[in-house]
Amino acid sequence: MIDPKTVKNKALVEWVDKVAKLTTPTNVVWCDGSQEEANELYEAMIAKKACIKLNQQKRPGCYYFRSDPRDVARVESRTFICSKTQQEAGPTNNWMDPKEMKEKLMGLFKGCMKGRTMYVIPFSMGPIGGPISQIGVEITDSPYVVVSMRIMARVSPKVLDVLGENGKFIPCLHSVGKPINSPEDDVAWPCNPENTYITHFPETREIISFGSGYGGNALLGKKCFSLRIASVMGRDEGWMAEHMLILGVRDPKGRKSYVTGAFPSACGKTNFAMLIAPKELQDKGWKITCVGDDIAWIKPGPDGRLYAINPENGFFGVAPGTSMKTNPNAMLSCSKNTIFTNVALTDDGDVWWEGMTKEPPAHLIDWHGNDWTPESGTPAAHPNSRFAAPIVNCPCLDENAEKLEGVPISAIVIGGRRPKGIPLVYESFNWTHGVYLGAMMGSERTAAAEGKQGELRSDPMAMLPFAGYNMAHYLGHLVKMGKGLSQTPRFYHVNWFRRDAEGNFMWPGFGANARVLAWIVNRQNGEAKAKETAIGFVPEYDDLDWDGMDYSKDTFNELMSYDAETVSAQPLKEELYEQLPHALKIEREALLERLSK
Ligand code: SAT
Ligand code: MN
Repeated sequence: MIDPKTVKNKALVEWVDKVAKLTTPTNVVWCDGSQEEANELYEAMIAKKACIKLNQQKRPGCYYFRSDPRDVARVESRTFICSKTQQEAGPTNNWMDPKEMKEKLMGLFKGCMKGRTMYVIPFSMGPIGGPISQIGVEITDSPYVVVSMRIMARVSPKVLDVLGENGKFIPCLHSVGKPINSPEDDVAWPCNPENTYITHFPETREIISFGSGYGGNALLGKKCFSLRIASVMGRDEGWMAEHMLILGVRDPKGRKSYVTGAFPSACGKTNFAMLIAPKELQDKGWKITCVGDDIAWIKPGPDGRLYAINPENGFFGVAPGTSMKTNPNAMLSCSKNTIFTNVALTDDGDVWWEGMTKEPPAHLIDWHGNDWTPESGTPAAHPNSRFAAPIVNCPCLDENAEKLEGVPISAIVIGGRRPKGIPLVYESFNWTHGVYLGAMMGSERTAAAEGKQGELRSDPMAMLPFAGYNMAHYLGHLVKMGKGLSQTPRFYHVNWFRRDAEGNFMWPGFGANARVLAWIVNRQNGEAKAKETAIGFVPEYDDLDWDGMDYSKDTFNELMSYDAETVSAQPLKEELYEQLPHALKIEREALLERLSK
């Protein structure tokens, strides 16, 4: 706990007072992010039956939560960009006039913390005091948010030291939206689904979230700050906030390269961020390390190269499908000091989810809190159940992950789930062509996105739900960012999800993706060949390292083939396409012309 009397930042103290007057909590606690503070909160939540302490022999420091079944994921339909004009928010964001939204929110926040404690959480996105890092302060009435934020961000009194008397911070206001008369009135997972609003005010750089306690709706440092508000800051200040993983690759000559990757949700982004190279490649000296699995803040350095930091301090990973086979690094990352939400509980106080083991346990308590057996016919864990694990737990954490100035970026990998017509990998001709490929990105729909599953969803740079301003302007900013660099990373469009005529995946994915990554890194070092095609540069069979993998040349050629119609598909809303920067429309014309030859 921080003594509020020691807080020197006047704007912060005034804001906290103003919010307390509006929301009328029982008391106000300034959080220091310490273990002792967390332990007290966990104990209080356990006493209220909001939380279960997991088997401490098996999962030391781990806790388990079940949400309200109506509050299980980000809600894009309730997420708003409240810029002055609708044109600023653009054709892909929900918009509401900032004054109107503020009025609505003030009504909702009036007395909304009655009977609860209001927590004030000073946090840094990125290493505290780093040149790319930013400071935020979240006010919340959810103790679950407090214990989650200290994993996902850097919560510490040191943040207030860096902030000083006049430093700027992003105010992040959150409430679960369930005032109570007395503690007995409370429920395990308070929320207010009828009145959920996740709102962003880009001009004044504020975040206000009401009604949901889950993930990105409530942990405001993540998507709300690090992507939506940060993308606006990046536009104004000449940097980029991207929905990208960051990984390091050491090659057999001992050289280190860093690669970022943008993939829509549910495309194996966390698996790629923690990829393990096949043994045969490792034996030659290849090693992959993780800097981040979700967000990258990228800035040109003094040498004219792009440098990236991971603003986060933990992984908020989807649990189902994660296993010692698919992602041992993620499994080990959540072996201790981790919060699990909406997974299933085993009889010995451990966690389980679909895909963790081949055989499900004979009995579980499912994410609803009901008895479950393999015959139940329902998923034991919610498909969007999550682990929040400290990044320091990651066995493959990169040695430079904490570097204040970030790591230099050599290549940008982009892609989605594309069952047909898109090859395993192709390289952009140049930066602008790469941004064009990013603009035309799409993926099959999954659980996190509302809509019909299986449908192709346009998702430019995997930023569709995360750009804090007009998507067309955002893409224009990306085009601009490629100018004047001393070394311009190339874009690589990958597709791990192609299917054959029978509907089977054509590429094994996982470790095999390291062979593609090795080619990418070799390309950047000028040491790998490629063939020029109408869509970009592509590897031929012999350009990939097949040591230890049986994959026929014929299948590879089929996997690398493209279908002109699919690669030139324009999935963007007409309204968005019309607003695109001219440079990207020219890219499209050039592509169509190359394809016609
Ligand atoms: O809930 S989060 O926004 O953190 C994760 C996601 O839905 O992409
Ligand atoms: Mn994400």
